[in-house]
Amino acid sequence: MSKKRFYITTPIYYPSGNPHIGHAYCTTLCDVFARYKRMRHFECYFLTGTDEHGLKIEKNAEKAGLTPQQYVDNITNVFTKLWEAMKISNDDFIRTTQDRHIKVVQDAFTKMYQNQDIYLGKYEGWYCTPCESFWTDTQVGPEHLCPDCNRPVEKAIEESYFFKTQKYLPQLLKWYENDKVIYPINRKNEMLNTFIKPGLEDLCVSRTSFSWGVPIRENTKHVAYVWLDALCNYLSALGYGTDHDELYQKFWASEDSEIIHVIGADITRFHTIYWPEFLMSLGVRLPDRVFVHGLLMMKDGKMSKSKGNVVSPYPLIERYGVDAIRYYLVREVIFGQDGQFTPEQFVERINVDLANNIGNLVSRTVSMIQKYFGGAIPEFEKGVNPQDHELEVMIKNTVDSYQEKLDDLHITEAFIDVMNLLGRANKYIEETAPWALAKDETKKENLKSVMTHLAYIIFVGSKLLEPILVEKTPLIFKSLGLSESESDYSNILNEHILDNHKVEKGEVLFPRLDVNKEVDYIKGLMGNNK
Ligand code: ME8
Repeated sequence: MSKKRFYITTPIYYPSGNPHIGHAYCTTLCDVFARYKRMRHFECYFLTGTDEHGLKIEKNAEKAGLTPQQYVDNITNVFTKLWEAMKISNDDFIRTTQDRHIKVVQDAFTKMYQNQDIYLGKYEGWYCTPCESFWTDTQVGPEHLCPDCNRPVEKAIEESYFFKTQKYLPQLLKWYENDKVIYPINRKNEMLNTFIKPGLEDLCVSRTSFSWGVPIRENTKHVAYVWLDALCNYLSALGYGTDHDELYQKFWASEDSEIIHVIGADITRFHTIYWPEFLMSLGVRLPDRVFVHGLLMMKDGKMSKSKGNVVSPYPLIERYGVDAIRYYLVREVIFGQDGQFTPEQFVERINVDLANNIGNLVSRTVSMIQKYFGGAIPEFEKGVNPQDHELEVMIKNTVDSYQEKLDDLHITEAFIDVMNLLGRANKYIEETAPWALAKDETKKENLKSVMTHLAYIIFVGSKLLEPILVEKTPLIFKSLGLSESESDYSNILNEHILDNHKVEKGEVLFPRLDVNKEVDYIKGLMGNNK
């Protein structure tokens, strides 16, 4: 059954230093999805935010000589600024230090405790502070390294509350039966093989060895484990459990809403084992989809300041425009797989896809319509040239497959189809040679048809790219003489939408880049990773 409303969330980021383009990856992809849904007149609520408690933040604050609250207050705007610069259209930004969130975490803990899903015990094991995760002796091995990030773990022995993970395991496995809920499916198998089959341990859900967290009402020596705290953001942002829970009712409780969490592969366990079990304990329905994306890596592995291979999004936005960065992030890495950032590929994508495939197509078409028809787009007619029918079918198929793929979060693949359509239009120009048709009086109808098909493909292609190219598509519509209401998605299959519209030459949409010069420039931004 197709849903009427959508709730899409990114992970909430730990506030820290300077974000790199890997940080922008997930939020940009979610933004494209949210904009796509809204473009199709669906309601879509899009959430992101910051995860501000825990030992890691407490230690960082201490190093900076600040209280944890001062530290997070100073640094959270790193992300709000980034989302502004990336043109992210989130509906809310949740901070886990906000009162609206703290109360929900405390209530959730109380409810789980009253359900007898939580008991008091003593934790003895290992803790990875950068990942904020607990590990057993076997998991950390003789070297005592975190299985996720490979950094040394610390011994932790303290009084803690535990969540009974076995209690909800049968229900969890039932949820796993639906292949749609965890995507890609190998992530689900990884959870089954690595954590569930070897025997799921009860999860430590409170800490007593430090204090920067949400205090537990039942026992004020304890603060909530930062992952229990953080995961609750998805509910607290919607007003869950308060007198103003309209958003919760609309976007979470209602079966008419599709709940989608998008996360990085490194945090799958928390979102596909513990989070659904917490929700079961709270008696709240489970998300419809947990979509696990890969990491954007550098040639020498993960982006990290210590390796000096970090690329900040800001100089890229400033030099190439935000649309180019958004497009690169969507197109370069198939959503759900790992990918690699290289300056060469970055420049190539802009040149081939944006400067040639779109920019050049728009500019050539507008010039030809001006030259051959005084700037007025002729009326659309089907099937005049031998290729026209094929193009008409391709347009319809592209729109259908785009919708189908985007609805299913196959975001990269959806845009590859759009690019293929635009590529086909460029080839159509070479095949029909409009400059030759223009010299032959008997070919007037053929020439008209070439121009109308090209203009219509430009409209369809740029409309479909609008969720990514937020700055440039309005300029393309303007070049085609379209008003805002005419460029609405409802007109996507209306071949006559451009009839008699006056084209207008606009600025160069995506200037062609000098490959060597720009590759050198980007390498310069990457410090020692040349
Ligand atoms: O994990 N490419 O926060 P976080 C793609 N606070 N994604 C990347 C990336 C890269 N190079 N580097 C990091 C946390 N990420 C928790 C989440 S949710 C209730 C709590 C992704 O700031 C990473 O995979 O360490 C994760 O999904 C997200 O950034 C936030 O990471």
